[in-house]
Amino acid sequence: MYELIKRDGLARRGRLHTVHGTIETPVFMNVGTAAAIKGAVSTEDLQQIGTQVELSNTYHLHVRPGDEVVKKMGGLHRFMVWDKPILTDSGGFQVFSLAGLRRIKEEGVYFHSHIDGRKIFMGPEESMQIQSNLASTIAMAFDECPSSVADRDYIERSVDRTTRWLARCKAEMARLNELPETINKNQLLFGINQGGVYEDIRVRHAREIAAMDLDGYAVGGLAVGESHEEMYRILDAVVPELPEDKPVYLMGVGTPANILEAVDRGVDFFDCVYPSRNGRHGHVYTKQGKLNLFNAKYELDGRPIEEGCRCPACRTYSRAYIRHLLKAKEMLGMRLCVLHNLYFYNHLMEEIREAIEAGNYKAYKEKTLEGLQGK
Ligand code: PRF
Ligand code: ZN
Repeated sequence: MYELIKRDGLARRGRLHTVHGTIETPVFMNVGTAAAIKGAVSTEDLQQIGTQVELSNTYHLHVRPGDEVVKKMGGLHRFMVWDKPILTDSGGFQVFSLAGLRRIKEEGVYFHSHIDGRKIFMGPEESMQIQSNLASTIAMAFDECPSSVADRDYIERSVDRTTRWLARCKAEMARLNELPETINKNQLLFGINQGGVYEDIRVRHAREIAAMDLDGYAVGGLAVGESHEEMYRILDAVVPELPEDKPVYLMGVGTPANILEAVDRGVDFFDCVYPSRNGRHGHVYTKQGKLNLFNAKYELDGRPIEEGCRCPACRTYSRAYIRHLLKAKEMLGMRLCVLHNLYFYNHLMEEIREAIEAGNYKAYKEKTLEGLQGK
């Protein structure tokens, strides 16, 4: 159940109540694709850096270790020892971005595993069954995320198929949630809006899925190569079409600036690999922009990554030491950068929530954007 606490312009401060606890929104979900946050980050670390929701992928866990294994181990929560909410992405996007040869049919997608090349079929029912075995808090609908260069005609046919897939996801989820052997019988289902950069297709699709009474709504198919301005234009058109009493999730987005802009357009949920991926490469976020810790100017820099940051890296170590670890290819270097970056994102969301509550989101956004562009 989504509870809207406060509005500031289009920005929303809310709460999603789930069987695994309450999610304070706007929220950033920390990406652990294969039930692991890359960079040697443990679930204990996640608690420390303020993670509210962990995100994993249906496709990856189906291929390895197998969703049946996870089910036998009591579901993803028990398997990875994380008792807070987990969102699983449906496999739709990963099949399109990772798998090699694939064929898309009405029934679903035929493709080859990126691990061992074996043939796999995944359709809406399979995706729901896998997510039910994983027993995540929130399951995502099985969608097609068309290529950013797909033409209008293709997008139109793809979106209609995604709508038919959504109806099948909903029916299958309802069936699975009734089965005695289902681990999480309260699993939530979010639908996904598609339509490329075509506002009219996006809006038509948003209205169709809004009428299907889902637990939440995602905007997919963005951050796939279009400009930031195009992404904001689509959000301006789509978000007002989605039900007010349901959370809105912008999939795979993005930079701190993208998040600040999307919150201002009514988005509540985010996820992105940037903080962990950048951290693994020694790129760390600060309120004054990103730093590359490989840079020689940090060789004798005794300051923490960010002055005043309460993360495990900044509370203890200097830029100079972390730079040394990175250059020596010591795992700890990468780990500390990832911890700092995830803390930075989670902390940014906390500030965003406070600014909305205080009713000064616009001013907060402008001030923070100014700083971020400083470097
Ligand atoms: N669909 C799904 N997952 C996604 C996307 C999508 O369109 C995106 C697009 N940025 C990220 N993750 N199912
Ligand atoms: Zn820090």
